[in-house]
Amino acid sequence: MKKWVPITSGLLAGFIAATISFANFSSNPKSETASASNKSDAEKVYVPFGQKDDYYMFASGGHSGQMFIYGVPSMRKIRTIPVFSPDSATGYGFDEHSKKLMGGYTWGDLHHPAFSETNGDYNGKWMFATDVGNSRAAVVDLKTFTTKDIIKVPNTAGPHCAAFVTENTEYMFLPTRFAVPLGQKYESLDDYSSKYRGVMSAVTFNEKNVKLNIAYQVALPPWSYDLSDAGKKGSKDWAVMTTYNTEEATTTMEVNASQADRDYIVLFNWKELEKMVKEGKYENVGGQKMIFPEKQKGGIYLVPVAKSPHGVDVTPDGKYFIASGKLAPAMTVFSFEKAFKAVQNKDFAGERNGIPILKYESVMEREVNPENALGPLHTQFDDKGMAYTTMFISSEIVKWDPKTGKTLDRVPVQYSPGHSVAAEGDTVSPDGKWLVALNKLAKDTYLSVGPSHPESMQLIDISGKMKVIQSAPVDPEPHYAQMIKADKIKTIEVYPKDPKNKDAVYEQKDTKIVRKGNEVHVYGIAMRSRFVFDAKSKRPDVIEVNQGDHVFIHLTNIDFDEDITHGFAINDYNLNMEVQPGQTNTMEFTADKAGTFPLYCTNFCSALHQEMNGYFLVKPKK
Ligand code: RUQ
Ligand code: CUA
Repeated sequence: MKKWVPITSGLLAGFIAATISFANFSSNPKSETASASNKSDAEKVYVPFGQKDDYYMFASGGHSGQMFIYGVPSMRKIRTIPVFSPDSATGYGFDEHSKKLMGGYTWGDLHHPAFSETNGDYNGKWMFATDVGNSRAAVVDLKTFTTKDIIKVPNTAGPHCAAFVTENTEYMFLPTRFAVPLGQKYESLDDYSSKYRGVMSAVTFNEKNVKLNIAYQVALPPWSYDLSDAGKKGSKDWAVMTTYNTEEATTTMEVNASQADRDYIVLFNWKELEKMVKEGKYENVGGQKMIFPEKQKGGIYLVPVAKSPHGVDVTPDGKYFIASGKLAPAMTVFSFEKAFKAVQNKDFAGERNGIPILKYESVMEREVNPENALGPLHTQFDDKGMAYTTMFISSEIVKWDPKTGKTLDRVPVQYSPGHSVAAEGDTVSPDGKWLVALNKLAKDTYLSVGPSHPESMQLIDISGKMKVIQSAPVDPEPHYAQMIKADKIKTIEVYPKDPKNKDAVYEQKDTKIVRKGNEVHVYGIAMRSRFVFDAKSKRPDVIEVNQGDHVFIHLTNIDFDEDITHGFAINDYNLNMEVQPGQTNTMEFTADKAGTFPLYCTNFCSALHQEMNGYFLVKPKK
């Protein structure tokens, strides 16, 4: 392996600062923006009233814990889906179901959205995501654009490298950024190398009951796992992930995790891991089936790679995986076929933590080093198999050919792109139409909002010579996004009646308030433009309880009309939820405050929306 011109971490900060300010002056954002006012470019992104965008883009909302939906090419934001954090607008995290999903957490760090796949193509049914902040995984239903299940992933800390799914959504693998002792028990950092682990979890999704489940875990060495990708076609049983801090540094990572000249890509065969689990080759750790690679051998290999790689991406044909250098100014193309041969021939260069290391020369296809391109992070593809790599430090997208290594085109972006996303650009059949650079810094791009700015997404036409033609702020933070053809997503217009749902009432006459001890269950409806909690009552829109009662308000929206959503809030009780057309939702709380509290609809629903209110009366304890 070549020794890279060392961009050691000591130098890195200054280097990044210098190159960013260099980018500031060297590329002129004004002229780039001006080019977008060119009439034919403007027409390309203009989606006239009455027409719709060709693509949905699902962007990670980072530490907002949410996911943002944009239309492409207009770059108009359509929706926010709350996933890992509560949302006052929709009542997500307030109603009973979503409160349970949140598991008591009030924030999340959502990275890397991943669509469900069939034969390596997005199937438009589900969207997965992980929470680096509190180690969770979630699934969003694309019929309703709502979060349906969240699981806490034990034994792990920070599943940053996920989510990515296998070709037929058999698994979503969650390797982690942080190594911790199994079970996150206390262990001295002096025992880091022996007691800490970087655990990867294999998560399955059951479409029928809409539940995520941990199938097994692997206790990998105590390194940081960075980005990952699943194989495709001929490599579909395999997956790859990058590592850093194979130095096993426990402090001042910035310097100490970049000492060694090389780190590794972990290459694993999930079919073999699955087999091990079937054969009982695992140990039980906190209720999880844990594979220890030093004891249960096979299925996992290390491929040496230039120090501290960040992204790793599998080409659409499934033949190569491309590691991006981060600290080395190069992309390395590895061949799956060569790797399979090396595995077969036991072409090893020793092992670490019981995991065989494949010989670099035996697996490497080519090193690609576009002139002056610095800080390669992530790669997307077009319909011809060409690669588009983000250059964080030199603030540009470089188009190149994985088969020859030749640089084909490059375009400056503002500034410091992390990921980019091409139309279906990580599937087996990318569309080759649009690419969006997901930039970490917007600087002077938008109207100023003070010292902190939103991040920026720049739309690039890649049908010919790359050209930036539109941009949109995203706040925060586009760790990754995926772009899917709009017609693949089939949403429902209203929630259908559910006769099996015991909480639902669909007729005014069936509404009632039932008391069981100190538990009060309200079976009510919301309709234009009133609440009915008990049709037989003198005041059907009033709920009266005693202080200390445990209250369940089951509310069904019986307006089976697209877009007629009602809200339900109780003034000064810090409660709000939403019922979408046909939907039943439950709010559960203790009426601990005595007094008179107006309740009202929070979502403007009709000319008489303002009249859609009532009272929540709480009789004080004697
Ligand atoms: S990582 S900017 Cu969170 Cu996707 Cu590379
Ligand atoms: Cu219902 Cu406003």
